[in-house]
Amino acid sequence: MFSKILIANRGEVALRIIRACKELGIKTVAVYSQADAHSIHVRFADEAICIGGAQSQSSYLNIPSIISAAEITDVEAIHPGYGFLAEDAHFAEICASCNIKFIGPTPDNIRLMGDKMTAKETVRKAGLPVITGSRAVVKTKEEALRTAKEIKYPVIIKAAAGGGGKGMRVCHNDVRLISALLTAQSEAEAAFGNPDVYIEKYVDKPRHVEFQILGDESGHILHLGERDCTIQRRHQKLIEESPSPALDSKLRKRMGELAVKGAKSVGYVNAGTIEFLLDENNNFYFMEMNTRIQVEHPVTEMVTGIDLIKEQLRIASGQRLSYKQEDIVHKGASIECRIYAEDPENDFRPSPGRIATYHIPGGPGVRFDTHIYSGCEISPYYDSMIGKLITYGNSRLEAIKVMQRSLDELIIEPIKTTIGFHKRVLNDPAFLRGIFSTDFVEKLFEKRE
Ligand code: MV4
Repeated sequence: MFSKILIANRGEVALRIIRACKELGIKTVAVYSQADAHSIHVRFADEAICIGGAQSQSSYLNIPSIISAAEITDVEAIHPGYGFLAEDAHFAEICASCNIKFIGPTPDNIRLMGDKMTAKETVRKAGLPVITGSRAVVKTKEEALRTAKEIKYPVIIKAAAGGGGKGMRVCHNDVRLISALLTAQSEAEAAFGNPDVYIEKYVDKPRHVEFQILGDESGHILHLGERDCTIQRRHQKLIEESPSPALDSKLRKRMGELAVKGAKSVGYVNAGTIEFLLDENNNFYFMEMNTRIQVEHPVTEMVTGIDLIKEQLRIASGQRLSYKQEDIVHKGASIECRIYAEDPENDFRPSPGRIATYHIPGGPGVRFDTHIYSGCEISPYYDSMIGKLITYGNSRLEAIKVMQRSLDELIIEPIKTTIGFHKRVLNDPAFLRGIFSTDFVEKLFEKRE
């Protein structure tokens, strides 16, 4: 195992990684921006180095600064967390060339899955179901019209370098398709430096169901079951849970086996996630693979008892997975509510500022992963997620009950947060029944108006 690593991240995930390292006896080096000098990850790491200004570009995305910090402190490895440099194949390559282990997938894994069309084509050849559409980049309006005629409207235009919903356009007719093609291409160019787009049949009112994958460096790959992340707003996830209320054991087994097959087809190493869209008739399709640990990983940890960050560290240090697929036991149910410093009454506008009063929920089945403390300042420079409230119960209903009372116990003042929004969702009949699709949040807001 490593003796010392650097954490190239901030916030709750930096703290999450420090916790895993402490339990494994690994020394930690925190890096921080000038805006984060008083952050908890700086305080709890064994060493800390300031790597630049408040803007992410000059600090958490500043590769030369991070590599210098790693060399000065003589670490063996870097954990990128999620966001920032976690899915930057170039950064993973630079780490390797500096003899620093990147705690994550290989640069090739990241690059291949980062190209959404190549990813789709690769897993399709491995036998995974994919949504019908263009098999190559759509360059001209003639190509777009031909594809739409073949697969029929509605269709969706997606950026090849995109993912996470950025730069997508739904079209219902030829006129819209032609104008959307141009805007999608220029949006893709502006956002990703690559104008390539492709077209798919649009699936209406789907669910988002994703499978957690672990692969070791000896080629053993298994899955740790699914997370349902259907409750989102503008591609920002708000609530995740495991197991998915939409799957039965037969469907879960089939999807899990195919997720493993997809990961095997690219020789996947470390933690990753295969995303599926599930339609109203329980047809499912591969969407994309996320080549990082995800924000919502705790719900998987709660139902499997496996610490995913420790597994990432073990895998990166060359250890083999110590269990087989049959050994993974799923028990109970877990839900995560993401707490954002945002105002749900005001289009979820960020609400940075100082937290004066703060009370953490507790009791059986409660976990709160956060970097906030009384008196801390929520900076406007970074993502507005300030914590994740995670609950566990023997059944979905129990996990919901624990969540409801935990949300009542959670006090974060005076900034605006999503706590009240979550209370509403947790009382919604459709949510309680477990029957909902990606338009859930929109409908929830319509109901009150
Ligand atoms: C789709 C889709 C419908 N049809 N693709 C959004 C995120 C990205 N991973 C893929 N996304 C979608 N792709 C086809 N062919 C609908 C979405 C989508 C969505 C997916 C999962 C969860 C929430 C969503 C919200 C809007 C759109």
